[in-house]
Order: sequence, then structure tokens, then C-alpha cells
Amino acid sequence: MSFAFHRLAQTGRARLGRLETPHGTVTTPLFMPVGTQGSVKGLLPKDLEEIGSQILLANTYHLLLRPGPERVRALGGLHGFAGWKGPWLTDSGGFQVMSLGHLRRIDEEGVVFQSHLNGDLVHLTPERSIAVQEALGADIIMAFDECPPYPSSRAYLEASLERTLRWLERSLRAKTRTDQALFGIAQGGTDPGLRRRSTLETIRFDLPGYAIGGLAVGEPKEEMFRMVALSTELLPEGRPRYLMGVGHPEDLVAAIGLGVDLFDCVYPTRTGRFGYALVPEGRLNLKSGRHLEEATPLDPECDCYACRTFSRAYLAHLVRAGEMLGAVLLSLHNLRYLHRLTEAARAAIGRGAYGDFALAFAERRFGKGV
Ligand code: PRF
Ligand code: ZN
Repeated sequence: MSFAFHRLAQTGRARLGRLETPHGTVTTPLFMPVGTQGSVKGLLPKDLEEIGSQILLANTYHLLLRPGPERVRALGGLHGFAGWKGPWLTDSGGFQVMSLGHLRRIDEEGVVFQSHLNGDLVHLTPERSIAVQEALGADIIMAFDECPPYPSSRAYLEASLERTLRWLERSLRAKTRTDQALFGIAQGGTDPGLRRRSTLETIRFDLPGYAIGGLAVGEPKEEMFRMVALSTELLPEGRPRYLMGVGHPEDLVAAIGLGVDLFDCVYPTRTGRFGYALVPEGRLNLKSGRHLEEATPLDPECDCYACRTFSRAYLAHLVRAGEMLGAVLLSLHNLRYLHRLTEAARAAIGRGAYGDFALAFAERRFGKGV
């Protein structure tokens, strides 16, 4: 199997790693751009390559409904169908059913939801999710899980995590391809005892990687980080850890410090489409009138095409005029910002100085205090 994870360096809990997949090797910690429909909104694969994207995420939920897994399989899987030849990861679908609000029923068998395209009732089970993910052909596939909403009662969280463990067993049994790595997903909400139980039971399956699921669903940040800290203490050192749905810059810096290797989030691309640019000091709102006369780039330190070529004034004009180029350029810049952030984190871990890196990031963003 052409899948392996090596730790190259470690400072405290922060790890520099190399993840080998059938479609290429990536270095961690890294951020995965979200390509829900097999496309990162507004961006060309060659641009993603240029800004340092290493692996893309696609969604089972969306591709199952359209164009359908058999169409994608017939055209060579995601690698042949979409223009990105590097590694792909697919999410298993249950989370999208919940978060998009189309859920009709959830029981031991799986979930039933209503298609947002034509209203059809669609059944998704662990077996079906794995079959679809095998047809899509990603390098990393995710177990079918349930991500309970926040807040949920302890009783619900407990029943749900036990069901997610049974679904993990069924996901593994349904798997037939040997060239895809299946990651398990720990749940348990923000209850420390349940989070611990879910993580320990998931580890027992001895999988090639593990995800920390069920977080970033509206809980206070301090509860989220308490769960991340607890998780990375329990997860095996020799396997990659993936914190699902997290992508704010300060959260990446903190979670990398706690030993997380992989991240994904729609945040950089979505906030870009909404007219915001990520910069070391925080976030610029290009819709406000404030930037309309600024001849400087979005971020003078950034090497992306948007920053090399255009002024804040022009970008603010595009955003205010509703031009699609504005959304494209801000998405490109925001992803490059997160890739540069993880590049700097990797370099800092490599030289044993992650603490200095995190401090410099925090001082720049939040000030030096009094
Ligand atoms: N499970 C799955 N995908 C996810 C999550 C999860 O818990 C999250 C949690 N924020 C994001 N994406 N399968
Ligand atoms: Zn830029």
C-alpha cells in the first residue's frame, strides 16, 4: 500500500510530517482547500498548484447527487474527472446532510435525506458512503459518522458516538479497494469523558489516520481546544491527525501547537467570495469604503498573483462592483495566506522553534499587550 506517514521533526506536540499517498507526497501540517463539487470555487487547478495546495477535499454528499459516482468512476475518478492530479480526500457525507439541513431521518441503518436538487429521498449508509467514495477514487476516504449538533444532551452524544463506532466497523467491512486509506472519526461532542471514550475506541481499529470530528459546530473556542488537547494526547504519534472543519488562522496556529496535522475549511474561499482578505493583522473588509484609494497590495508580504499585481483600491472596486474577478482573487490570496502560514509553521517546527513562531503570530495579530 502506497500510504505512509513519517514524523520528520517535533517541537513540543507540534509535528512536521510527510504523508505519502498514491497520488503524491504532502508535508504536514497542511491546509486542504475545499472542492465540494470537485472544484475549488473560482480557482483553476494550476493556480492551486502555484499557491502551494497539496491535497484537495471533495464531498460525497454533493457528488453522489450530481453527477453521480458512476459517472465520475467512468471518467477516471476524481483524478481523471477534475483537473487536479494530486491527492484527494473525500468526506463521507453524513456531516453535510446534517449541516445543510436536509436530514429526514437518522437511525441505526444510516440517514435519509431529501436531495436539494430534485427533492428525492436518498439513503446514505456506511456501506453506500464507502461504495461512493471508492467510485470517486480519493486517496483518503472518511468513515461514515454522525456529527451531533451543539449543544446536545450527554445521552444523545453517548448514543451517537456508539453508533458512529458501529458505523466505523461497517465502513471498514464495506471497503474493497486497497489503494485508499480510510480514516476514522472520533466524536463525543465537548464532553471530556465521551470524547476520551470515542477516541480510545476509534484508535482500537488501528487505522492509517484519525480525524477529530464534531467540533467547530458552535461550541465556545475554549471547549473546542480542550477537546483537541485531550484528543492529541490520546491519538497515536505515528498516525496523521485531522481536525475537520477548522480553518481560522489563529485556530490553525493553536491546533498545530497541540499536535494536529491536517485541516480543511470553507472559510478562506467563502470569506473571499464575501469580500474579505486574510492578512497577518486580521481580516480586511474590501466592501467598506476604507480601501478605495489604497495603492498598496492586500498584503505586501504575500507572493500571490493578486498581491503581486493589484492594489487594494482595484480589489475593493471589483468587490463593490460585484465582479467575479474580485471573488477569484480574494479566494486565491486567502488560500495562499493559509498555505504560507502552514509553510512557516513547518519551517519553525523543523528548526525547533514553534513556540517563537506562535508568539510572533499572536503578537502581530493581537498586539503585544501592556
Ligand atoms: N464529521 C465529518 N465531516 C466533518 C465533521 C464531522 O464531524 C466536521 C466537524 N466540524 C466537519 N466536517 N464526516
Ligand atoms: Zn496575496
